[in-house]
Order: sequence, then structure tokens, then C-alpha cells
Amino acid sequence: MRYLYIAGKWTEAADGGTAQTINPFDATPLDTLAEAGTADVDAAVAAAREAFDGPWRRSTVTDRAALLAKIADLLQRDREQLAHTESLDTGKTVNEARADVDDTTAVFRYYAGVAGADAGRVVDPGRANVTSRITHEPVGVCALIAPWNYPLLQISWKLAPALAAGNTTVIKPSELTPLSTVALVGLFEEAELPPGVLNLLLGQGGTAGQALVAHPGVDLISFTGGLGTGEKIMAAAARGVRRVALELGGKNPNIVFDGTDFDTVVDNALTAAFLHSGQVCSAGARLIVQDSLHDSFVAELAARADRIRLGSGLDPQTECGPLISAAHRAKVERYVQLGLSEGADLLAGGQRPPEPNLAAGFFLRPTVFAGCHREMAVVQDEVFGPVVTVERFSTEEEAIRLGNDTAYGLAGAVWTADAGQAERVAGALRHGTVWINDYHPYLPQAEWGGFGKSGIGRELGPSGLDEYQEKKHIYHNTSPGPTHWFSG
Ligand code: TXE
Repeated sequence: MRYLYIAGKWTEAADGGTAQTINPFDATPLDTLAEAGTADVDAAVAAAREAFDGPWRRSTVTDRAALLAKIADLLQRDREQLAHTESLDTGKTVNEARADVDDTTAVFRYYAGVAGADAGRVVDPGRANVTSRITHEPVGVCALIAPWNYPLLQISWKLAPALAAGNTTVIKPSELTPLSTVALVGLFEEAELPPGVLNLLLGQGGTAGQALVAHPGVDLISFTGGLGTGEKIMAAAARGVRRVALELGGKNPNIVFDGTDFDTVVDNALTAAFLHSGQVCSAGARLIVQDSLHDSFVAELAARADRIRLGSGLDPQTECGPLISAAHRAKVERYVQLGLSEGADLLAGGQRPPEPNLAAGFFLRPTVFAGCHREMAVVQDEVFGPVVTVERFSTEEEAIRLGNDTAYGLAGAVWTADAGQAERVAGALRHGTVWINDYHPYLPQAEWGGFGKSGIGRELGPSGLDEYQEKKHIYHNTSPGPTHWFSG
């Protein structure tokens, strides 16, 4: 049984509600979870408020940086156990889960390092006997809501800067993948975080999540998840004019010009599209390939997709795990049907795997659609599964036009041997991250976020800390006197 964590105590839900989390590999139960209702949301927000108004407010940046560095150490100490938990809960390979723990550690270390690096600035007031400075203050109580594809990593992108800036927090992991977040809260307890600074709610988005974002005691909401939920959350944040940051996924172009190393580019296209079964907000799910290369490229891509080994994330031979849930696989399968009905050519996958040992899990074979064009829904919508579409282009202008022909704008890539072309295309793409001759790497010190419907705000980098800070101007007149503005 896993509990809520409110005001420094592990607790059942006030109404005794529970839910099960299951293993997506075989649909067997993994654990029972307390399921928060509105009374628990009220208690968590009240605890966060009390902590914000209490000693945490007087904590120094140095204290908070030391805490984040300690969490980084504990994450590494528990690396194997955390990776195992994450793999079981999400279905991803344990290798990828290890990389997630390492990336999470790097994020805590980064914000431990930068927390105190910028204490504000002194400005020239342009007049005598005045000093004027800008200071940074925490925003207040932050509601941090994470999705199921990178549970540990996504909550940490929010939690590390929120705490570094001196906020208090109420976090809610996805109901589908809460276990690594529960473990992370355990590490904060071990590091003796004061009660109320970090509160954990487990539960459904439509109940606990909705009550949390609607709560008037919350000053800031940071959310990563689907577009529709993001729109609801932004509407909730409007009531009371609360701050909001949203990361809402993407439909990311991966543009391939002729002339780069063939094996390298096909290999990277596979990783871009099928890492974590394509359940990645920045997945390279929309390949845009130059005419002269197209036919050999798609043939090799499909052949290699057919060889991807599916299985349990814990099996070292596995290259792709299952999708997260039956409902999510059904959504992806609807897109496969839609792609077929829209006239795309199915070159690989499109089916559940035939192996009997995979029948109970939520598997779908890596799927390659060629002959796609920009009007198809399977090209425009975020499918968020192991489905890649291939379009073709002949000129650089056409590649740019296609790459920007999306309502989203999270990430994209360009593969070319021509450095000038690489810079021109990267400069013209309207996406928050552009890779040149690579796909997927991100850096804790570099901003991450989207243009268009991919969201608002930025995580990581200095801007990721800014999201959690108020800026205050302190104007100090050291020699005050009458203004003589009014004569009477
Ligand atoms: O996400 P939701 P879902 C996309 C992807 C996927 C689609 C739907 O296309 O198919 O979203 O996935 C909480 N108030 N991404 O339905 O609902 C929920 O409990 C407050 C892209 O699983 O957005 C969970 O903690 N919270 C994405 C979190 O929101 C609410 C990653 C995300 O769930 C809520 C995941 C509400 N009303 C899915 N409703 C990315 N950007 O990487 C739900 N939640």
C-alpha cells in the first residue's frame, strides 16, 4: 500500500479511497494506492501554505541548494531500485529507466548549483540618494502535475526549481505511474525536508487533479500532459489569475536531407520515433525525407522497425516495452486505422505482436506509414505511440514549410551534411528545441518547452527557475523629503 504524504506524514485518503496500479507488461496489479479526494487536496494545500508562511520562508538559498544536492546523492544511491520501479510501472526498458534516474540526478544537481547564482540585480535609479534593486522571491504554493511517460524526470523538472526558489509544493503524479514519485518523496523525508514543503497527492486527474488546480490556495500550476487537459488547466488558472506553465507534447518533424551517412540517419530515425514506444513528447513521429533518398530510406526504416524486439522492460534483450494502458493502445490503434483509411501505405507494424507471452500486455508493433501528406490526421495529431509517418520533399523551402505545418512546436530535427543548410533550416523551424544531426538529447542547463500548442513557459535552464520566482523592485530613498506636489 502507498500513501499520500501531507504535512510530513504518510496518510490514507480521508474517505479511505484506494486504487490499483498495474504492470503494463501483463496487466497484473503492482500496488494499492491511497486515492486522494477533495478533503485531502484541502489538507495538502493548507500544509503547503503553512510551511510557506513558516520557517521555510526564512530558509536560505544555501540551505535549499544543499537539500537538492543531497537528493541527487540519494537518487544515485538508490539508482537500481528506482530504475526497477520505473521500468515496472511504465513498461520502459530498465536501461532507459536508469538513464532517467541519471537525468533526474543531473537536474537536481543543476538547480542546486544555480539556485544561489543570481540573487537579483542593482539598477541605476538615475537620481541621488536612492538605491534600487531587483530581488527574487518565491511565488508561493505550487501545484505540480506530471504525466506517465517520464514520471520521475518530469516531476523533478518542476520540483527542483520550485524548491530551489523557496516555494512549497503539492505534487500529483499520474494515476498510472505513481510509484517512482512515492519513492522520491521518501528520499525527501530521509533528507529531513521540513513538513508541508512537499506534499504528495495520489489520485485521478478528473478528481484530485481538478480539485488541486481549482484550489484558490494554489498560486502557481505547472503541468505536463495532454493538450485537452492543458486547456482545462489554463482555464482553471484564470480564476484567481494564478500563474501557469504548460508542456503539452508535440508532433515533431524529423527532416532528412540526402547526403548524410545512411546508416546513422536511419538508426537515429528509429530511436527518434520508437524510443519508449513513441510515448515521448518530443518523439520524431513525423519524418520528412528528401525525394532522392526517400525510397531506400523508408525500405531500410521499415525493415529495421520489423526487427525491434518487444518484451518486458526488465528483460535486457527488450528494445521496446508495452504502451502504458489498454485505453492508450486503443487510441493509438484508432490512429493506425485512420492512417489506413486516409490512404497511407503501411510498411511495418500496425498489429499487436503475435507472441503469446506478450498477449496480456498493451503491446503494438512499431509502425511505419509511408506515402503520407500534411492533411492526414495521423500526420497532424499527436499519436503518442509507436507510429511514424513519412512525407517527402524536394527543396529546402518545402522541407521548412512542412516542418512548420503543425499546430504544435515542441521539437524538431534536421539531418544534413551542409552546415549552411543546417543553420538556415534550424533558424526557420518554429519549435522550442531543434537538433542538428542528432535527436533527443536535452541538457538541464538549456531551456525546454514549446511554441504554439505545445505549451507556455519553459522548463530547465535559468528560465526554468524564473517560472517559480516573483521579481520585486525595492526602491530605497536614503534621504527623503517633501515632494511639494500638492500645495495645500
Ligand atoms: O494525459 P493527461 P493522458 C498526451 C498524449 C496522450 C494524451 C492523453 O497525446 O495520448 O496526452 O494522455 C492529470 N486537472 N500526453 O490522458 O490527462 C493526470 O492525472 C488536473 C503528452 O494520460 O493530460 C496526470 O497526472 N490534472 C504528454 C496528468 O494530468 C489532471 C505526456 C497528465 O494526464 C486533469 C502524457 C485535470 N482535469 C500525455 N486531468 C507530454 N506533454 O509529454 C488529468 N490530469
